[in-house]
Amino acid sequence: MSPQTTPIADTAQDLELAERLLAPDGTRLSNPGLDPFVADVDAAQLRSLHRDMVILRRIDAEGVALQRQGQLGLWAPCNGQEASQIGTARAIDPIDFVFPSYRETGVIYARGAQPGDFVRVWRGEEGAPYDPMQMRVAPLQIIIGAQSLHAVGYAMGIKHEKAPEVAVTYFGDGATSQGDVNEAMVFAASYRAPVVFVCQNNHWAISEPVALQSQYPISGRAPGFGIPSMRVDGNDVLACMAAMRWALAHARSGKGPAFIEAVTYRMGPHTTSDDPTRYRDPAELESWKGRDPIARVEAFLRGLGEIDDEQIAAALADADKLAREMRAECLGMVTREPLAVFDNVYAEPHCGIDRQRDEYAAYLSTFEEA
Ligand SMILES: Cc1ncc(C[n+]2csc(CCOP(=O)(O)OP(=O)(O)O)c2C)c(N)n1
Ligand SMILES: [Mg+2]
Repeated sequence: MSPQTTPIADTAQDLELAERLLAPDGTRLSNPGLDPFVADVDAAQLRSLHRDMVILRRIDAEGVALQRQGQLGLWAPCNGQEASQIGTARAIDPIDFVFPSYRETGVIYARGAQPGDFVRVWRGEEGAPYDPMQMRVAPLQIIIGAQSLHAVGYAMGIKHEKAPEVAVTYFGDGATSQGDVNEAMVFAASYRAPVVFVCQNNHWAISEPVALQSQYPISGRAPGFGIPSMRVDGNDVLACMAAMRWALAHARSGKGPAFIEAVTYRMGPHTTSDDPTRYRDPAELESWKGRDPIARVEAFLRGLGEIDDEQIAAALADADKLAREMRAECLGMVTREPLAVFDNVYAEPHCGIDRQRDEYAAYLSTFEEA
């Protein structure tokens, strides 16, 4: 046998290597591997996926606007990633536990986040944006890739307790270069932990293009850890749902972890603190506009005669309503006094925290008017 010499670097980012059910123009493609996983998805369900994506895009736009108006410290936009988030998250069972990164606004929306939950943490009001146990979603993780280890640890617990749950973790393309994600995959495979890894390859890790750090498709790494994987078109909501159902069924059946690479694109900046025009070719952005995930499912539904202008207008109206509620919640939040940040760090009094509180109080007092 000759050594592998395929020029893989050239094909690593080739979208044609991804599984899909809907072409960018909304044509339904047959896919024997994925079709059985969405055989039950009827027009009503497709309309509801479309509606969720429309609402998510509106939540995202409101988050950016609130940040620009000084109401939030930061916002991490997810526009362009609606299908990869809604399609996968809508497949997750309520009993499962999700470990997201900071960009998964659509995932928390699909898990039942309330209007204020989208902004609380970005406004710096609380440590967690929602009740993690009630939503069965861990707090948004800022440390790149750390949540993958938390998910695997949780999944090992599920296995120990013989519970029917699955742990799901979301991370980005850049995170796959972190030790944490690789260590998580080793542990998951070794212990056959019921965990699904969802990598949203949005092509950028801040200003680093994915091509630089993945010379081979990211999904192709997982089998090297002993984890079956699928590379799916992340702008195809139906394919994302099918892929996720495959991965969840695999993990739930006791066969161990599964890995999904959803190939998508971050249409906006990394966060509201970033200017992508400094590092990104405008032609690249332009080319991805032709693969818009919402337009794709809308075109499919229109082709079936299963969505009309009135239904689209209703989805937009629902989105505006949620955005108004989100804004009202945000503006109504009562910011805690600064020293409250030291409360609830430990259950019992702690001399280290007491010292830090005193130091900070002394610092704050220097701003008091004489
Ligand atoms: C451990 C760690 N290193 C560096 C950072 C700074 N940082 C924040 S986001 C980011 C890029 C992450 O890219 P990716 O994993 O592709 O996720 P995306 O932001 O594209 O969703 C980096 C390096 C961090 N938050 N944590
Ligand atoms: Mg990325």
